[in-house]
Amino acid sequence: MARFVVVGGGSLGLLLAGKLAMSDCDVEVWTRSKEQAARIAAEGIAIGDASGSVYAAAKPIRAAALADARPLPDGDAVVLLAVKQTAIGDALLSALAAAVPPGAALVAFCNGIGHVERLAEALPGRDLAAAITTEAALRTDARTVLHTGSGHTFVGPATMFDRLPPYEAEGPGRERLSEVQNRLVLAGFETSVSNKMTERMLRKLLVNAAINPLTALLRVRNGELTASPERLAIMRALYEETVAILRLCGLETEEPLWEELLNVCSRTAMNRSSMLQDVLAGRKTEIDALNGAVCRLAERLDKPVPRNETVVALIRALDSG
Ligand code: KPL
Repeated sequence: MARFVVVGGGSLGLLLAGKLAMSDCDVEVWTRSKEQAARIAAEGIAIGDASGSVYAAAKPIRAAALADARPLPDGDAVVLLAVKQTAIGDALLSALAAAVPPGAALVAFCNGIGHVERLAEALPGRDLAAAITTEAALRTDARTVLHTGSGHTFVGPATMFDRLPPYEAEGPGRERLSEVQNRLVLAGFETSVSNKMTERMLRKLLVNAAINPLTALLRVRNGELTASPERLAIMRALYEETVAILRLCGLETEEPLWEELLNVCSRTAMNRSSMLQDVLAGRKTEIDALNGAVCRLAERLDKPVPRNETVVALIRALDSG
């Protein structure tokens, strides 16, 4: 059985690592801080449900700060990258280059686009895959996470968007993707292997580009975006501009995407989007990987995107404050 490593001690990282450990997977966690790693190593990861009651306290789990992580012995390992786009900088990339040997599979659970290109450049020879998940989780302390909503996870070849049409990164074969799928299913996550990850990544980008900046600017929960005709009209305008660009970049589905967006708002009505949480906590947001990425795609296509440009400028102004 391949060894799994979860990189990231945020809500998704703790959920993945905690549930994999509970299903007796050989799993290790690499966090940003030594303190968090020490707590997880000593006490394990506690998982609770949406009501806040903890139902499973996992056994101690091997954990280390990423900067201190012992290099994995061979390329059999599967690394699940559960970090924000804003964390993918030089420090993280060089730590991964030192600890993850060529041949290992690296599955990126990131919002937005642009990260696969950076991973491919910094980590040649690793098999890159992407995962898109609708699992919802909320971290309540360094070792406790609430599983606030069950969703679906797609894993498959990772797409790069630095050229159009987009293309696939060098990735794991079908057998390895199935191994990742099986492990996630055993851990309790509904998971499919997808051959349409470009589509999946772009659909998620569309949802995040429409919901995240508006919730952060208006300081409202996801469900409140649809609560008045004025808010709905702003979201519709941003959606229309974004979907038109993404349709020129590989988004082909016939499914009704506006309805899908409204559905996400109602399914996650009580959530604060990740961007609103970042703004409220004074952290840098993922705007460059979301609406910023839409603007870069539009520029390549020579299409104007004034609405995306405006939300990027407004969120950057918040970031800089
Ligand atoms: O992915 C999300 C995020 O907040 O980043 C959504 C789907 C908007 C749920 O909150």
